[in-house]
Amino acid sequence: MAYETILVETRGKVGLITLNRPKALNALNTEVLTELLAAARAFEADPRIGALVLTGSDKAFAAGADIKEMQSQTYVDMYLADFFSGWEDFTRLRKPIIAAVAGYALGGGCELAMMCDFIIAADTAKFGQPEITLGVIPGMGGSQRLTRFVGKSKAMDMCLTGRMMDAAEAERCGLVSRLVPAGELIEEALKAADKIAGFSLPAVMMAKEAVNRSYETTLGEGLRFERRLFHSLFAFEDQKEGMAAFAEKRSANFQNR
Ligand code: CO8
Repeated sequence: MAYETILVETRGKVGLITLNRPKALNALNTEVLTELLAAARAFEADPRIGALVLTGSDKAFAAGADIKEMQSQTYVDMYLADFFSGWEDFTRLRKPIIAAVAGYALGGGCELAMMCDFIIAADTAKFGQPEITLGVIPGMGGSQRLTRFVGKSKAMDMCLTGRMMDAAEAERCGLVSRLVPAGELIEEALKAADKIAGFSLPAVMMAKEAVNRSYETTLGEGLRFERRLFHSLFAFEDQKEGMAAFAEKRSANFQNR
């Protein structure tokens, strides 16, 4: 399928999606949302793919939702279209997706990175929720996810002042999982995704589901949910293979990957 705003490649067992609106610093408009969802769903349906990487350019992962698209919208337009609610579908993807962030990840760009399963950042990355400077507030999860990632004080600081956080600060406060030199960003993200794609896919998907559940429920319910998923993995041949491989001191050859 031909896309206008993204580039899509397959690298072995990994699906790589690159946001590609360089003239608008990868600002997220309705077309980007539609294309990104279509590409991600195609990878979800492709049994050869075990993990995804989402990236942008050296200058910008994404500089936010497209301000020019939103500028003239009325409340009625926004409400009737349930504007940008489609991004919730992105969070329902079941295969893991890593955000590889260089340059600006602002507003919706920061929120999109946080919708991924984890963020690997280049040392050039800059995160922020500058919506307050536009007379609005985050609308794709920034006030909720950023608070869970970095805690109330820092999230308030980001959302109320609109200031940017550099990559070192983002790593220190837990927004990003790994910080790498800019030149190694894609290689590092692909390597991590390839490693994940080599594991048993049902186990990988259940690990993702279990960690995500921790954001939605109480500790007790989350622990019971995790235990049930754990039990269910004993229905897969991959559990037998993984544990046999450990006992026999060899690498595992999982069926479902
Ligand atoms: N939307 C549209 N166009 C953009 C955006 C954007 N978010 N960001 C940059 N661009 C465009 C610029 O207008 C410019 O286009 P042109 O050349 O036609 O004038 C081009 O990209 C290059 O940008 P700059 O010339 O500004 O580049 P600089 O290097 O000088 O500055 C910055 C880079 C600092 C990133 C600057 O572009 C900037 O501040 N951008 C806006 C950042 C921002 O405010 N983002 C938040 C947007 S609001 C949002 O994301 C809300 C999400 C929730 C929506 C949910 C609805 C329910």
